Amino acid sequence: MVGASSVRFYRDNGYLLVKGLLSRSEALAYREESHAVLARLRGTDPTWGSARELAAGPTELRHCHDAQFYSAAFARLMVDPRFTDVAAAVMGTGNVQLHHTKIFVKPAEKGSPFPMHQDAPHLPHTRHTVGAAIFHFDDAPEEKGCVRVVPGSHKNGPLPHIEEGGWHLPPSQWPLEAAVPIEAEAGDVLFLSYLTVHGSGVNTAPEARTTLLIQFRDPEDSPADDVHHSRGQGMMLRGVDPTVRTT
Ligand SMILES: O=C(O)CCC(=O)C(=O)O
Repeated sequence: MVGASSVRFYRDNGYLLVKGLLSRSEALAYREESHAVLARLRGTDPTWGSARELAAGPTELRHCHDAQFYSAAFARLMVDPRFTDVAAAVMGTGNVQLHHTKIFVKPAEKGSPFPMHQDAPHLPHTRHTVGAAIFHFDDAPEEKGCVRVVPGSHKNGPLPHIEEGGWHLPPSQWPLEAAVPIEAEAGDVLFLSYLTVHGSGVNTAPEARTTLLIQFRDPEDSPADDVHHSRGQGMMLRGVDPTVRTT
């Protein structure tokens, strides 16, 4: 559980890094699990077209949506109160509902960047409670392409994005380098409003960067558009769904 000052920090800045939410050994076990899932799936590279312009040479990204459908370890993590209590606290509700999950691996030395963006254009909602929790399964210093944020940017509300090459903000107005790097250690979890402008750099380090992102919402916040469905969307991670929606 986080205290009132952490909740206030999230409300003021649009993000909160919770140190050591998982122990280092738990995080490293999840790292193994993530890489094993990706090895079984052998998926395609999801690097955004717009990310290609941010890197000097070719980069790669490995990912998998709906991680909990491939390993029960992720299903356990999604309902872990160490996570769901913080998600509830930052939203100011007792109820936490799943939107989607995804594993990201930025391979060593050539891990793709993400241009600055809000998540909101991908999954617009009416009350803007949606947030992401990025679980770090290994250390993410700046040279590994850690997440970077623009503190307070969530207060601008949804911003117009460029759709081509992945919904992103104009790099000339929102340079990656101007954003605050949120360096993290294995076991740390970064909570982020879906309105907070964020991105990440290239992983130039000799080790991969491995994360799981869980996107969550208050069940009383409904989608503003019929987009971004995922397997298991709507599952309750904490509390109840007072709307008793059936779809
Ligand atoms: O994990 C990262 O480096 C950034 C991911 C991200 O920005 C996103 O999934 O929206």
